[in-house]
Amino acid sequence: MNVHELSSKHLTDYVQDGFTLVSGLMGDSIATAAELAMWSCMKARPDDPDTWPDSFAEGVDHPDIIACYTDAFLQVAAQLGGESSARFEAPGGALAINIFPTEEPWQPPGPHIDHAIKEHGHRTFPRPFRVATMTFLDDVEYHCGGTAVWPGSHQAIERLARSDEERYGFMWTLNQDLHRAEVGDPVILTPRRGDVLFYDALCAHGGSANTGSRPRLALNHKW
Ligand SMILES: O=C(O)CCC(=O)C(=O)O
Ligand SMILES: [Fe+2]
Repeated sequence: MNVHELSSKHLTDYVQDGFTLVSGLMGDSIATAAELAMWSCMKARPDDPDTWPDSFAEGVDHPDIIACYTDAFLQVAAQLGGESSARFEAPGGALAINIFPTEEPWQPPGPHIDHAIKEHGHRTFPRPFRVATMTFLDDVEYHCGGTAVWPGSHQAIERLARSDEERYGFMWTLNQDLHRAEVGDPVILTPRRGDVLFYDALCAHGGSANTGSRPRLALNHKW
């Protein structure tokens, strides 16, 4: 099996920005089948908004959803997660994070880092996970639920964490003080169906409102 060749642009973007959006890790038929499976997991029909839930953020393990984690995907996850030429294992399930349309005007979201729930007690160092991924199951137009990501925030947040390792020993204490990290302005992604956002454990990001007419359907998984 050949290792999926990630372009050097993706690698440098990931190092400099703390995230990169990668296309072509799964065929369109795989992403389309996963989208259909997502609708079936939600017990809702795409053409009938009356059947849509208000929110849907839960684990899903439909085989057509797991099929998104192709060899190419797993190899890129390993490369960006710092284990080049290894291959991460396919997950048994993934977290669906679907964002339903709102009629409210679009507002920029605030930043957070993951694994920052106090009760979960994740430590900041060593990093609580090697790489996180968001897999988008349909095209996302501007302001229609594309994830907000703060370029370079992983470095600013690491500097903050290193400035007081005792105070910021836990992800939740660090997350509370992100305003002190001066992370600047976010980029609002407009991914296409099947695109995968890879992001670093200290990359500031946020879910953003969907002012479109269709739900934003996506999967989150971390290694
Ligand atoms: O839905 C998104 O675009 C991001 C969600 C997120 O960051 C989270 O649930 O931790
Ligand atoms: Fe998050």
